[in-house]
Formats: sequence, C-alpha cells, structure tokens
Amino acid sequence: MTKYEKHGALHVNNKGKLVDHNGEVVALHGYSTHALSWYPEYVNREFFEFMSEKWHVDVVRLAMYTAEENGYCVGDEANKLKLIEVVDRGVKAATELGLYVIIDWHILSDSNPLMHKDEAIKFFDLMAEKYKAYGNVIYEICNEPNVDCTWEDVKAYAEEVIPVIRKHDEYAVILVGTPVWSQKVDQAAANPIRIDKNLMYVLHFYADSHREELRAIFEAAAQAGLPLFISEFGCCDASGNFSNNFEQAQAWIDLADKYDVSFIMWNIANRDESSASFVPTCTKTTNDFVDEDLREACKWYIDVLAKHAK
Ligand code: IDC
Repeated sequence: MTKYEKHGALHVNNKGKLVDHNGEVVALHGYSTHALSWYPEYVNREFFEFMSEKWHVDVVRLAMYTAEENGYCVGDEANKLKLIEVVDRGVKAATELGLYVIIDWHILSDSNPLMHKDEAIKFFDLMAEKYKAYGNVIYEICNEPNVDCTWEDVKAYAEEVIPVIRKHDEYAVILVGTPVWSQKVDQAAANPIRIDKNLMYVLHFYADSHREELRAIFEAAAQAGLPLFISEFGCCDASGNFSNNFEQAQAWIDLADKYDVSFIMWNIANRDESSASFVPTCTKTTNDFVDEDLREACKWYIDVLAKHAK
C-alpha cells in the first residue's frame, strides 16, 4: 500500500504538522524532476512506478521552470501547452500509482515571483480547476525567491495566488518558497501568511554549502510551530554539482525527521552534475536501471528512503 493509499489527502494542523484525516502525522519523501522543459522523458508511469516500488518514493515533484531552460513564461503558447501536457502526464501517472505529486512553479533566474505573477495566476487557476478532485496534488507556488526579493514581496504574491487556488480547491496543501533561495524561513515565521492555514513554508538545502547555521534557522522555525517542507535538497553544493557531503546531508535528514518534515531530493536526470540521479551514459528512462546507472547521491538516497519506508 502506498502512503497516499494509506493516508489520503493531507492538511496542515495547528501545530504546523502535515497530517491525514485522522490527525496522524505524515512526512513525504521523494524525488524532484529536473526542468520539465529539458528532461520530460522521465515523466512516465513506468519510471514513477519503479521509483515507488524500488526506491520507496512517495512523492514526485514536477519542476516546471518559469524562465530559464525554455521555461513556461518565456516560450510561446505552444511551449506552454507542451509543459501543461507534461505536468498532466506526471499528475496522472502519480495518481494512478497512489503517489503524492507537487506542481512546482520553478522560479529561479526570475528571482521575484511578482515578475510573472499574472502568468502564475492563470496557471494555478487552470491547475486547481483541473485537479480539484485529486487529493494527492500539492501546489508549490514559487520555488526559490532570490537576490533582492523580500519576504514582503513573496507574501504579496502568495496572497494573490492562494485565493486563485482556493476558488477551486479548498483543501490542497500549498507550499510557499522563502527568500534567499528558500532559506529564510525565519522571516516567514516572523510574519506568516494569515489568509490561509493549509500552507507550508519551504526550506531548501544543499548539504555541502548549507550547514549548522541554516539548520539553526530551520530548527528555530520548527520549534516555533512554523509548518516546514523541504521540497528540494542536494548532498552537494548549491550549484548542484561537485563533492557530496553525506555527513552534512545526514545531519539534515536527522533534523527533518526530528520535526517530521518532508524532504525531496534534486534531481532526476542524467546531466553531468553530482546532484543528478543517473550517470551521463545512462539513457534509460523507465524501469530497467541497475546500480551502475546511479550516481553516488542517488545510491545514498535510496538507502535513506528505504529506512523511511512505512
Ligand atoms: C540547477 C540544475 C542545473 C541547471 C541549473 C539552471 O541542477 O542542471 O543548469 O539549475 O537551470 C536550486 C534550484 C535548481 C538548481 C539547483 C542546483 O532550485 O533549479 O538546479 N539549485 O543549482 N536551488 C539551489 C540549488
């Protein structure tokens, strides 16, 4: 039985925990795709089934870039439709397999979510209308606000986008990114969004770059009861490449576990970077992967996931 089959639709309780309809605390553990515009071939049912059965993944994050990599807001209408189609394929596959799925508005070089707010409103209107009956869909409305984007900017954006989702879907959990590439959960804790309760605030870490200092920020927010969700992390540095630091990564996993916080690893692709799941020579995309196809971080994570399987 998958986690979704067991727990169904989730919500955030008044202690900031993700819970099922019985109030049982649930943490999700899974993998993020790379850019849907770049690596759409991994969004297929066979591969999702493989990740669920062999790796104990219970959530898949669909990273839809908005700017770079021919993202949603820079391409033409045909590009938008193509991306919507990949999202739909991912949501349907996840749903058929009993997996949770995150639709991620992956802002990155477009550092402030207000930049593409009108597009975001149209996109989430469409998504929430389409998937309102799906208890397994989670909306992530801005991956990583960065550079000079303030929490006030993110909050203003969220306060416009959340009601658009709620117009169709009263219950879906919504994830909100935080400033400085989703690290400043302390700023969200100091001034949380008041218009909705079914929200979680996002923290991302790349273990070789972000260590004790960021863990202290995370822990203070967790202790203050802020709902937290790690929708992206890597074992390497913040570039997504170079050496893995499994010791630091394990310290993060232990901390996430201490507060029942969900986590999702970056990324499913065979790009030549250490955060990718597959080595560059591996061109498989479905279910015939063997050990030699996997990068070190992926192997490490499969063990972590196996220990969290229940
Ligand atoms: C990186 C990818 C890399 C790609 C780059 C720009 O790993 O292949 O060239 O984006 O598209 C993030 C982002 C995530 C980054 C990742 C590593 O959310 O998109 O992916 N990272 O840099 N935040 C911190 C690290």
